[in-house]
Amino acid sequence: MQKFKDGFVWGTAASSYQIEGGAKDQGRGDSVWDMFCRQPGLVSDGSDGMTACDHLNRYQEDIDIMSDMGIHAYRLSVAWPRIFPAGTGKINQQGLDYYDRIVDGLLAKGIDPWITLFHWDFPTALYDQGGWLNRDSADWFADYAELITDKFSDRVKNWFTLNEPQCFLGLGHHSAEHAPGLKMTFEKVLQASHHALLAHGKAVQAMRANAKQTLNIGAAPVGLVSYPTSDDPRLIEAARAATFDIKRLDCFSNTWYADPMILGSYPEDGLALFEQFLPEIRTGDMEIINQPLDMYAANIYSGGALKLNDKGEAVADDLIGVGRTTMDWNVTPECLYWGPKFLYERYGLPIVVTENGMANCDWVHTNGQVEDPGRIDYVRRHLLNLRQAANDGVDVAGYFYWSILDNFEWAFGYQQRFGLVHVDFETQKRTPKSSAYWYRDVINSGGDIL
Ligand code: GCO
Repeated sequence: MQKFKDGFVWGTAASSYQIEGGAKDQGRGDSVWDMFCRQPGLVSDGSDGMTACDHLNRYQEDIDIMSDMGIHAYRLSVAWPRIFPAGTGKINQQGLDYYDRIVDGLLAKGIDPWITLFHWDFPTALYDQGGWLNRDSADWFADYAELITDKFSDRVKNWFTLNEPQCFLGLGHHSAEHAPGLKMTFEKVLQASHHALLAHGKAVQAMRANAKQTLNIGAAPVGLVSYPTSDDPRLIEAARAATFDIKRLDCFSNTWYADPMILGSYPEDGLALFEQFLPEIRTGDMEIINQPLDMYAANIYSGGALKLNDKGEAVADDLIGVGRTTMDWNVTPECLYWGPKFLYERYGLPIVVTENGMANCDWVHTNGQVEDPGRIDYVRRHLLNLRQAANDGVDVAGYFYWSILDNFEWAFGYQQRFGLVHVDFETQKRTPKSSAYWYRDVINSGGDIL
């Protein structure tokens, strides 16, 4: 089969803090990312999300661009402090109105909004009360999820709870590279992680209870992938094992998050390795975390390669000379074959690639165009692998390119451009890159022209 299946969702994605700007506008409260950016030296170019892509004011232009591209679905996130400026309690009606305009604007153009509830802009007011270390964070988040579902689930069917817990816990609370910029003990990191998992479970319960239609709900973790560089069965087995094992005292695994959510328990190897650091797990917690989900969303950009050495053992392949993006990430398209395949085998849920894309050194050329053949090739290779996975029996439901716009790339500020659309951050002028036109043609062909 050359095309993806009927109903395959062709999308693109962004998140609130990275594009909206207006951090103090329309009643929005402070988030930990505002707090983080105010501290000199933490964001490499000294920038912040105060203006970003000014999507708060320019959303209609951005929706029109997506419409011209024939995008089926747009994955956006809601900024929690835009809805609850203090995290809980008083609701900011202007925030709800803003997302109403976006949801309705998308639907008017035939684009399906897919909502992520939490893409890292945690309310500072709740951080001041302990943030994710406070067990009440699960209820704060569930209350927020309940309100958003109540307001938008009449029109929005597809939802994600937490985006990349590995990053907001690992980078945010362990290595201090992301907001809130903490270097907590591993024990505390695992406690915060447990509360985030509880937040996911309670949110799913609240969402289902308040939904105006049957919802599709998932989480959107990082998809960490090890893949084999040949089809030697020993290597495939080693890659599968490496994709799911826990070998280090950090947050970067699939299973510490996905196993509790989907299988109902923490993975045995993690429990053994983390034995001295385990969180307080109260009776009933695992049942709350383990809510039925409708899809496995995975953010996959790159993978780790394994090869067989002379003794027939699987070892890391350093991929000397392989292509790299400006993030310095290896270009390893096989990750979009093996990642979805392994995740589907283990968790049995339809796979949605909720993020895949690359940063590139794009600029507007003298002819007014932004030519990005490297990005076209990156996406093409990854989609060919994804299509092969689908042909080999993996239930692949959709693909969302990260990102529609060049935007605020967290600790890298505006120096990394992931967009299909170039943004001039001085003028806010949008210029669709050649990849945007190419992606439009791919969508039109159902993936046939890859
Ligand atoms: C995420 C990602 C995005 C990044 C992208 C490129 O968590 O979903 O961090 O927000 O911009 O992955 O790094």
